[in-house]
Amino acid sequence: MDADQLIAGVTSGDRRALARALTHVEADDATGRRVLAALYPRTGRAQTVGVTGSAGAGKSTLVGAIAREERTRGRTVGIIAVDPSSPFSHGAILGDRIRMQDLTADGGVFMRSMASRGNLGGLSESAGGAIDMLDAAGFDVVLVETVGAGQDEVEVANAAGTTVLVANPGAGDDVQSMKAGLMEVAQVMVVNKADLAGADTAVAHLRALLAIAGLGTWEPPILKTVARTGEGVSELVDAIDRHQHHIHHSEHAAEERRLLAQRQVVSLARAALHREALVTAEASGLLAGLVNEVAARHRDPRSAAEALREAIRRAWAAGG
Ligand SMILES: Nc1nc2c(ncn2[C@@H]2O[C@H](COP(=O)(O)OP(=O)(O)OP(=O)(O)O)[C@@H](O)[C@H]2O)c(=O)[nH]1
Ligand SMILES: [Mg+2]
Repeated sequence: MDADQLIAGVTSGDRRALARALTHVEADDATGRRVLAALYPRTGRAQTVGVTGSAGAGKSTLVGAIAREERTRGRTVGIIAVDPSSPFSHGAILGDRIRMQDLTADGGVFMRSMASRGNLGGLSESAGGAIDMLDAAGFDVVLVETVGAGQDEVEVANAAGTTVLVANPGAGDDVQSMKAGLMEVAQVMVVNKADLAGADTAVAHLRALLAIAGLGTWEPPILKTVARTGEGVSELVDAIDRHQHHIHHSEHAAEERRLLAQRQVVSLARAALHREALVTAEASGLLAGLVNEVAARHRDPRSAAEALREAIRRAWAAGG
């Protein structure tokens, strides 16, 4: 299928075309970019929701529970699971499949997992592109699960209208370590596994962190869920709806949309520049030499970084 056929297929609800188009997006190739650019004007209708948090927090279980709740509300759901590069993920992915079996049989649900390992285009670009693609394909809700709290996850979070941060009872340090990037981009906080002891302490902890982070025009609610049983999930979907209303229809909508667009553009440009700079640095062979000099303490890391930056600038100025 060429780009035009993919565009026509995706917009007419052809699942096979959608799957193929997503493969191009994942490869970040010319066809994928063309399809995305052509479909972008059709986006903005779906509720796009990122679900993030540390490994094992219950994100997949929660995504499944949210999807079921959305289905009972009559909405169609697209799900993107970003498969972490860790070897531990294999069992989890298998577990996800089993947990999601009822959903895979539902015609109103589309599921796709994306590998982060070996993803040349960069995880944030392809996940953001996949969100746009499912939005353009007409799903009412697009859910994307990412693991971790690194730059990649912040960038994936930036690609969704609403980001749900999933924490657990008794994981205070965990939340502490995620707060830097993710607290700022999370609009709904969830303490999942609220059937375990310490859920209220975790809620209080998040509330304290929020107070430090400072608020914009939206105050992130902090909810408790038991994803395994679905307890609290209806309230979670209500909270997501409220935030989506805030960004799409409230008096703050224009400002929120501009902020989201700014986060997306800056985030994508930062990721691309970062990657290209490293490619240039590695191609020049200079990086390896500087690393050796610093490791041997013949040179300090700051002057090495400065030398590298100069070399990258020269290579780019010369058209490299
Ligand atoms: N007690 C309890 N366990 C839960 C709950 N939600 C999920 N779990 C369990 O926690 C484990 C991890 O759940 P997942 O949904 O795979 O978590 P995840 O965050 O997607 O994990 P990764 O994708 O591997 O990072 C599984 O054994 C779930 O059954 C909950 O509300 N309460
Ligand atoms: Mg998972």
